[in-house]
Amino acid sequence: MPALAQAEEARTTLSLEHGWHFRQAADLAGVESNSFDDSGWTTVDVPHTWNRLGNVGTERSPLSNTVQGVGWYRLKLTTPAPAGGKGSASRYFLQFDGVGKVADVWLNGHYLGKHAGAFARFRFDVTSAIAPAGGDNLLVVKADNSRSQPGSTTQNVTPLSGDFFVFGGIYRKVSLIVTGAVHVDMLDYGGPGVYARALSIAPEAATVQVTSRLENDGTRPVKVQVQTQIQDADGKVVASTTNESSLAPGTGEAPAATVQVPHPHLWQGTQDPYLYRTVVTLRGAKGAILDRVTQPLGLRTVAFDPDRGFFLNGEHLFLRGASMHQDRPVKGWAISDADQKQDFDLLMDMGGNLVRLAHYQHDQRSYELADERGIVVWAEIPLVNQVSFDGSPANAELSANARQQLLELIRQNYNHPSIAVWSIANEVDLRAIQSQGSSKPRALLESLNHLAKTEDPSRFTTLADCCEVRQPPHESPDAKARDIVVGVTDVVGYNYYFGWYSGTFADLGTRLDESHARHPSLPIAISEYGAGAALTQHTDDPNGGPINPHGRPHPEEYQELYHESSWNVLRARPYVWGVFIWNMFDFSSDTRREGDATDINDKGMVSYDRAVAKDTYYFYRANWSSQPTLHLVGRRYIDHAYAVVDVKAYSNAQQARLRLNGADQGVATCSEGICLWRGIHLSTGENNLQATATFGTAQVTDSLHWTFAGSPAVVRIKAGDLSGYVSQPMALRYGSDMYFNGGLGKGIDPPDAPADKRAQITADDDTQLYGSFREGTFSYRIPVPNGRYRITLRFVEPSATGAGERVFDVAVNGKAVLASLDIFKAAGGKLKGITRSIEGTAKDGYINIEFKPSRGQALVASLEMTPR
Ligand code: GCB
Repeated sequence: MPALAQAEEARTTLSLEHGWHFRQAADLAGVESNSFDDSGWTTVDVPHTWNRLGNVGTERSPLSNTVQGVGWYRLKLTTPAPAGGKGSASRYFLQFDGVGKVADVWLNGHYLGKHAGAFARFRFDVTSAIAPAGGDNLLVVKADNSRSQPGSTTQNVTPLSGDFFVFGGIYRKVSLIVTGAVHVDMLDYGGPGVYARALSIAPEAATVQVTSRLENDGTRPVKVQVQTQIQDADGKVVASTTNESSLAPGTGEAPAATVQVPHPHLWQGTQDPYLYRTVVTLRGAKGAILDRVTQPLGLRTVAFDPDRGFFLNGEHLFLRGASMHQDRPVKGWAISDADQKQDFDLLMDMGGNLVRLAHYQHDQRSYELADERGIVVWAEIPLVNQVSFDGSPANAELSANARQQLLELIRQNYNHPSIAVWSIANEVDLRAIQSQGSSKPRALLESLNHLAKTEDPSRFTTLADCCEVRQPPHESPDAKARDIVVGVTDVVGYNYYFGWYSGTFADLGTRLDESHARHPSLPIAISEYGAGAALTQHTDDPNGGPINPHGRPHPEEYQELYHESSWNVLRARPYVWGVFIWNMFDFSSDTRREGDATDINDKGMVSYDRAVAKDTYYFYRANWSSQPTLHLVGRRYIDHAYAVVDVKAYSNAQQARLRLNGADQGVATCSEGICLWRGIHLSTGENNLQATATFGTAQVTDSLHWTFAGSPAVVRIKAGDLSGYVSQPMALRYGSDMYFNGGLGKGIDPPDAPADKRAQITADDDTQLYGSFREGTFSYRIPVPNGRYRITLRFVEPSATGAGERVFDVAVNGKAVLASLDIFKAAGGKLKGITRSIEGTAKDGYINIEFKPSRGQALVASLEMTPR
């Protein structure tokens, strides 16, 4: 029997963690009755989920469980003593903090009801179903996370889709709460029943209005005193008022209590996240405590300016942070308080003061942590991507479910000062762009926006938009009709992935500026931007070739380049009210086969298991945090393909010094968090790099260890490729494309081409060495020791349909060595690999190879230099 916890005087909470019996199965006849035999079921603790997904490796791990359907839970429990002691009238409530995705609940065979929605807390009054104190009970829960699709049990429970997995089970805590007959309302959409808001805040005093919903479960009116107190962080009462009222049977709102907090100590974000408490105590005629509820209170004002961004307590605050999901390896959504704390620790260590708790309501602990740490929160409901399956407007049932989830989000989290905005939707205009059907969410969004504003006039509404403007090539030519949704809410966020899913890094600035110009009075955030990064995939130069956003590989260095470029755009735009990286952590998504993993979206700053902060994390730490930061980049790219490399550190120091195997490599100035040492010559064998920087009187050092197995006089480059390649037939290693200037790296096939649709290349040696190329007018400046070299170039014609379409010269150090090369003509057709060997001399440590077209564009597939 679990121990009884005294949470509030007159209210007791029994945590129901242990001893649950579980089985994953479809409908089981008679499962809710006492006589049902569950002895063969598994015994589990709650929080629990049966699902498990997300693993490193290109195949789904056999330990994964992605089954979406029904799971049953049964628990035997003993009724605890009444709240007011023996003989007093008590009310019993079962509280579920979160069940994925639809829950049906029975106590002792009585059906208590259903809750539809995977993220909000919900409660049942079980007083009439529970056994008398000391008696035995059987609690049965059916959790159903069936995939939402037409005809399924979850067809009208939002989200209908999304890039995250909806875990099944009782994945948050369960408790039995015992109150007296007169108590603060327990059935207000899972809310606390006590709602405080500041009507005004001035240096002398803040006026705080507290509304309490009270319940008299007796049969006669009862005289009660409702005491409303504000306590400071030390528990000292700083404001108090008591109302007397006669409470008729049933539920009702007590007259709002208005109190003055003298000289309010403001909640100042991470600078000083000062918290008061609102304490509402119900007393009976003789002064006995009937119930008490304590809620956080933070006194702050929030404002948005379309040109100047976000203001906290009248002062501009640059909001930067990330989005988070709520999952981890093995545990899935069944995370602990300590897990949530670790996530906030990491966000803050990176220098974040902002979080988007995406794409749904998170556990209470997360909002509490945000309050306590001073992190500003974007809270949201799971209205993601679509509001219907056929592109029509949302039906009545789905709309009601979305409204219910919004009401739950707002009521349950009303008192958290950290929350600045309620978001009502994410990318509900996406599917039309992908020509998956029209998007008609506007009517629902307008009703949700109205509901949020009515429920909570003190906060702002927002939504995350992807697709307000999409032109070819980003919009498919057969895009379907869609509602424009930007403008429905008070403020907005754009999810932009330029340089990842489409476009170039520079498009981010252009598109934000266009949006700002289109909506001059609308405060705009970047609610998502990001790029994937696999810990085991690396490139010598992330500019070298096309990235495959929906596939493999996802070199970690590409994420660095993406964020360095995007941050450069964002930092120059003061109108952007908030910057949300997508995502703080890698997270599970059962459609993803990307990077080096399966079922994982790898756009995190930190790995799914939280064990590794990727290099990009330190880029933001260097830019966002005042903690001394010095981090040599390239932690996991150990075995280098080239002898001469640029070395980079992320640091907020002014400058840093680099040493390689003890030898001084000079001081680099650090600008925008980046310190760069160009052209560092690695030794064959072991390379110990050490960077040092001075912060005030303290010296900070960081080191890493690389190896280089080759010879500095041998360079092999696979043009147009991000990964590099080891040719098994030739036992030779080619680095990824590097040392180039101009041109564009490309694959013969699009990066996501299926295996059976790939071009068939023929060649005398390894055909893989012709699979990618650099094209345009370009050159290579390759660092090698002075001397004479043989240079082997590989060529393939990817697209020309006849001779004469592509003709170019190759020059070494300015001297033509191959004149008027026409690959099609020389090879006798396209997709036929040819090689050409030339010679050249390296002077001053470099050799220059130039590719100059006279017709079409020049091209090279691979380069190899060996000394003569
Ligand atoms: C988005 C979605 C988010 C995805 C993300 C991605 O725009 O809002 O749910 O996870 O893109 O990684 O593609």
